[in-house]
Amino acid sequence: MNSLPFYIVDVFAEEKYTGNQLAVFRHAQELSDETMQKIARETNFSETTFILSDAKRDGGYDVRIFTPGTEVPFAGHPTLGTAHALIEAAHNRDLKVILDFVPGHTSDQHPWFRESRSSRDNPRRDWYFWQDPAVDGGPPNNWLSRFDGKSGWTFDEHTGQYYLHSFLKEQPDLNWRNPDVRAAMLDVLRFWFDRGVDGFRIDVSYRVMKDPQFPDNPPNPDWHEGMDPSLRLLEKHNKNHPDVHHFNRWVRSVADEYDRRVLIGEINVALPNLVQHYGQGDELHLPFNFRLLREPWEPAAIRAMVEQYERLLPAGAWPNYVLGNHDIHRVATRVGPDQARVAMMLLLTLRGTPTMYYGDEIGMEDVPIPLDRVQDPWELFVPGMGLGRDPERTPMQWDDAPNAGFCPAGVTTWLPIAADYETVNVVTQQMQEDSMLRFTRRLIALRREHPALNMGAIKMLDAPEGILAYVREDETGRFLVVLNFTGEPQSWTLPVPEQAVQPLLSTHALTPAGLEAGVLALQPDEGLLLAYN
Ligand code: TEU
Repeated sequence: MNSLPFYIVDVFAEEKYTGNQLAVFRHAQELSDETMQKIARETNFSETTFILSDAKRDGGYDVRIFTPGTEVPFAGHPTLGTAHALIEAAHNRDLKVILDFVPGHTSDQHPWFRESRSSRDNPRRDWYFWQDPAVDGGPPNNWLSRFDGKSGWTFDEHTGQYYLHSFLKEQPDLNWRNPDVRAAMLDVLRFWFDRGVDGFRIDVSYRVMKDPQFPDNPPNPDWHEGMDPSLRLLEKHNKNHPDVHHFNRWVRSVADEYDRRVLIGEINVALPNLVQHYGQGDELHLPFNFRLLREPWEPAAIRAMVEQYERLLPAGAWPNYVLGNHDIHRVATRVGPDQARVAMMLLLTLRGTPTMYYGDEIGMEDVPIPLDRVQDPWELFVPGMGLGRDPERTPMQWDDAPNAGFCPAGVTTWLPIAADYETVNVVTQQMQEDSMLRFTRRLIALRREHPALNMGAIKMLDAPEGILAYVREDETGRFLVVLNFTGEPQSWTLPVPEQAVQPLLSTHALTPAGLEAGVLALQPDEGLLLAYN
């Protein structure tokens, strides 16, 4: 396993277009540059959904077609040929393509579900979870839907039973305990591997296997009014079931039929549980580590998390860190725009595959969404609690043209374009030597140039409060990273001789200042990368 950055592209175009999600990780030094834009234009991928839904109740996570054919599946949609064009264009530029695989549910418009709901004795009935009503006629148990906190079961008049949906009622859950479901879904992976995709990000992989007895979930003692309503029960029996490790091994055995393919699991659990998803090297290559999205933005908390993770990782397991994605407010908004570069330096100098979300490399922030433009069902069902995910899903800001160069002028984009696009965009930042984009590229270039920064060991150092400091090293080199998490200047008498360190890169200055009398002076919100002999 190497450690090239992953870059998540979340594409939402015109209203009539379906958004798709596609992670691309790059061998290239540059990010979000004209190459990405060219690929987008060449293959028209902003108008494409490879794993298809035209229903789009949940941003495309309501899949109607897993394996498109050569026919145009829905009006206005491109065909499999477009997918080929994208994969080829990316591979020609030494980029890898990772698709999002949604194993847990389909759209209720998927032909499988249409058949399943048609009668109790349909051969596909058991492909989904159908249960009789409880004695009072209500749902079979108390499991909740993640998006509205109401029952996770919807009654089907026609056949007199309830079906389970962990998310929207338009997203019925698939029953992976049925061997035919398993075979069909594993064939979806093969379909795309055969067409050259380099791996999958597996949507909520830890929810796929549920307790087959459907016991009630216990109440969450920490829940109180005003919190996300779906959290009032602990999801004890409908996710994280021990059988998820079977699922991991099923998908892994398919990936192992091919050369050099990667499986990434979307798994939101504490680290001791997370690392179990590596298995004995026979489960997922990279269970996503989302801790940077959740920890308080404080050196002590980040240090403790990194140390715990490093301690828990099984032998041979390669770590990873996620700084942003389409489900969480943008990093520049979470930690504040002043800390955005510190966060980027952290992500790109930790030991592990870094995942960044499109636009974070130019410092895009959450965009306020007017009520009449809200798309995310979560916000529609539970308004005003900040649960909606539209603010972080607005179009990529390519240049200062109308619609930020994301799509032609005059088109109404799926979500509004940020007000700051005329200055916060790729083309403008390419021209500014001290831009966030150029800074991010320099970090990636250093990471590529120095194996110690990429694959080397990590050791956290004791530093004054407000500073996070660590060393990355291997037999080829040694580096020191010092991050000021505060808006105040900081100074630190380095625990090493002054002549041993050489500043390489600062979040602030193009030429970072040297040390004076062994004291490292950090500006507010400054991060420094130093070579250390
Ligand atoms: O999200 C999984 C999930 O569990 C979400 O409820 C997550 O906890 C939430 O978005 C806060 O981070 C995945 C996809 O990433 C998300 O976009 C989909 O809506 C969801 O699955 C259903 O497919």
